[in-house]
Amino acid sequence: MTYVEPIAHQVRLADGTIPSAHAVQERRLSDLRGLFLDLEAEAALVAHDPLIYRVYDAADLPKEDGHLLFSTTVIEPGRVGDEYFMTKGHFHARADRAELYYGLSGQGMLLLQTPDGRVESLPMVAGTAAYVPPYWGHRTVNTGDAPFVFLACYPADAGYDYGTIARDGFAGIVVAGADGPRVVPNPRFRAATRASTSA
Ligand code: S6P
Ligand code: ZN
Repeated sequence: MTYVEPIAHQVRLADGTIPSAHAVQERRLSDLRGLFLDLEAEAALVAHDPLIYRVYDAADLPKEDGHLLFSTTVIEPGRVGDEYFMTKGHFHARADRAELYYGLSGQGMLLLQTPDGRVESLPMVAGTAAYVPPYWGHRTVNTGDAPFVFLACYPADAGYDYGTIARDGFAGIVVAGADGPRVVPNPRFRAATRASTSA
């Protein structure tokens, strides 16, 4: 038996960064092209290609059953049209793998979706522990004026299925309303799938 060594990483609560992160992924608007509803607003903003979020992957652990991975996500404040900056969103490639999110700063929303298109939303602030059950796709949204930061912990063999949401979209989107953020149906949800099945 070879033992993986225990490790500890410091998460800077001031900004959500993990200075000792094994990898940092940066997602700009161009990486999320086509995911926001307002394509005109997206086209206008993409010229400047703003940073939408960064993911700090703490450790390079075996991507095997039994291990856990952990990371922080820092979503910048901002909007594309009425829609708040958000993550790409994914199902897990091993769809039965669950996940735990813990809010560290700012305010946001965790959007969840079943494969048949039922949406749930959970508001998140510092201190919120939110559970992503098996089979639910998930996306996070920054609904505040400051960066929204959370820690994620998930099975190391969960993997990513980005394709389903890239193709179908998310059934609900989060938009700014007169009384604050609102989750509304996405009129483009499964538009591509509908078009190809009705052709
Ligand atoms: C991984 C976990 C998070 C996200 C991160 C970015 O299972 O859910 O670490 O990867 O919040 O979101 P996305 O949708 O771009 O991977
Ligand atoms: Zn996940």
